[in-house]
Amino acid sequence: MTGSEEQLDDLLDTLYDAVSIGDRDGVIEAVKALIAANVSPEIVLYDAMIPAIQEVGQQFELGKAFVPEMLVSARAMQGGLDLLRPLLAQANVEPLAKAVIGTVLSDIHDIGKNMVGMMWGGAGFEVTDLGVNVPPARFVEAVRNGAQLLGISALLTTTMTNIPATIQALKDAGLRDRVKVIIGGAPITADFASEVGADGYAPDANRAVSVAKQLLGLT
Ligand code: B1M
Repeated sequence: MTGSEEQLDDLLDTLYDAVSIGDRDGVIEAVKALIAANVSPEIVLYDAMIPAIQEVGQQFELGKAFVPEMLVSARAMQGGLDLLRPLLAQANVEPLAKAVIGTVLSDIHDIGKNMVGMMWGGAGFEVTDLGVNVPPARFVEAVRNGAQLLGISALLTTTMTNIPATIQALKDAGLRDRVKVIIGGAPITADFASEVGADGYAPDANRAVSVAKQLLGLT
């Protein structure tokens, strides 16, 4: 391994540790250093930040970390995502399609949803983010306003069951055929997506881009 490769590995390790312990300033500093070293946002995300927040989740499951620890790690991670967002955004390009994304009703997890929104933006979609705990009526309104792609994220087994209500609300409003619905989030599977009548499922933010393009006939 060359000296500069070792330095990059050290920076990625530092970033992993900073997310794990919820050190927002440490995350920001490490992400800035990685950007300055021309490391791709995907490597920063997938080789350091995501494994670190997943480790926090495992500690929570084992009873070794609690909600406050998850919260500070999530805030720290968000600090890093804010720096990566502009690198993934495409400027001055005619949008491929209008996309809307949100976290399902009763669910406040937003890191994965934010990443999908960032990747869609980077791929050339015009993205409106409805935030978290989004009731079906707000998704419906966004589709009425012209969204061709609708992304719903759910992180809890208790909230993924709110997805069908959103799809039903689109049907009730006569808008179901106007939009492609993609769902995702840790407890979601391809089988669940087809059971609830979504058009697509993506296991991660990268694949959310390819699935979206495929569904909209853009590939
Ligand atoms: Co929560 N939480 N949490 N939490 N939390 C989980 C999800 C959990 C798995 C932890 C655990 O037990 N191991 C567990 C759920 C168990 C279950 O339902 N099976 C859990 C729980 C239980 C809870 C509470 C109920 C805890 C409590 O209060 N007792 C509570 C619920 C609050 C609520 O929503 N009503 C709660 C609260 C929180 C915090 C607020 C403290 C915080 C969230 C802060 C925030 O998001 N701003 C939090 C966190 C941070 C987590 C963990 C640790 C990390 C989640 C995360 O951001 N992961 C999580 C454990 C874990 O994930 N291992 C956990 C990183 C992110 C990049 O991954 O979101 O999966 P993810 O997104 C991926 C893919 O899933 C996919 O792409 C992303 C990246 O490639 N994807 C999509 C996501 N959305 C997509 C949409 C798509 C396509 C792909 O298309 C539209």
